[in-house]
Amino acid sequence: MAAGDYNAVRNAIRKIIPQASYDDGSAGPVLVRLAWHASGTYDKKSGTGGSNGATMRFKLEAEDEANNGLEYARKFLDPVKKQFPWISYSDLWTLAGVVAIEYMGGPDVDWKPGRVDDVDEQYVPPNGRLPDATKGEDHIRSVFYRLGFNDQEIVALSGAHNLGRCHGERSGFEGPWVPMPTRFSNTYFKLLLRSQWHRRKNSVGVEQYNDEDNELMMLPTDMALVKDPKFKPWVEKYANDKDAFYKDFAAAFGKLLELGVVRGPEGKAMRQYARAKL
Ligand code: ZEM
Repeated sequence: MAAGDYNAVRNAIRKIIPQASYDDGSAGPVLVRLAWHASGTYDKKSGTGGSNGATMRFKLEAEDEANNGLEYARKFLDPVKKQFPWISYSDLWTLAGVVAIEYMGGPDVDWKPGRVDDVDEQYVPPNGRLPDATKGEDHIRSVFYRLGFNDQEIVALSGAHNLGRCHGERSGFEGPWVPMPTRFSNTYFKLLLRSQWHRRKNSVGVEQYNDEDNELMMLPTDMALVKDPKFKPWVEKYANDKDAFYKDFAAAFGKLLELGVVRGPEGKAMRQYARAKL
């Protein structure tokens, strides 16, 4: 296969998304989370972190508690990397998020190649840059403003919780947000507004919000989106206007995957460029 044939890589990613014996039969949600966590370490002030470098291959970042379970996503992609050794892990992880969103019925997201994998640990960002689900709106803002997002983009990105589930042994939280966690939709926003959520301790003793039947869940950070007077209008908008959500999600997710990626003249992302900007 010719180097640079990203459509061939996209097809190979589509083939590994159905995983009969994993979760809800799909690797899609955990691939989306891998792309997000690879990118969400960015810090706009120092220019450090972000998807370039694929620094989650290194122990410090792989073992950040926030990344528990993402080894599944990385393993699902191993055969694709073997088939296309010329693609960098940093491009593969971000592209897999894009392909997974599209595969699950979500919007097309702009994606550009050119990320270069780091060869050593020198640029691994410190642990603790990803959001903590036990916290509230101030914490959410401090993390996402550090990434360069505004309130509208924060709510749009949070709509990714239409996908997948929480795993007690990974995060301490349990359950899916929506009844069909492998279809992209705006159901998460509708449920945030319409369901009665009660706070309870789950089976591992962690406080979360559940619906009447304890089948669906919300994190404390999810509930902050309807408590906060600036976030809530965006939740209402996306609950009522699916097209607006898809459009805004695609823009914000595309922006997320580009954080910290500074490309040189040939399109290759380079550490020298990132540092020159500091
Ligand atoms: Zn999530 N997320 N996330 N998220 N996330 C989980 C799962 C998934 C937060 C969070 O703590 C958690 C964004 C924002 C935020 C996905 C995508 C995106 C889980 C469950 C937690 C605890 C992990 C587990 O147990 O396996 C917090 C606090 C967030 C912001 C305040 C953004 C932004 C995302 C993408 C754009 C996805 C797809 C999942 C489901 C993963 C899976 O394995 O099913």
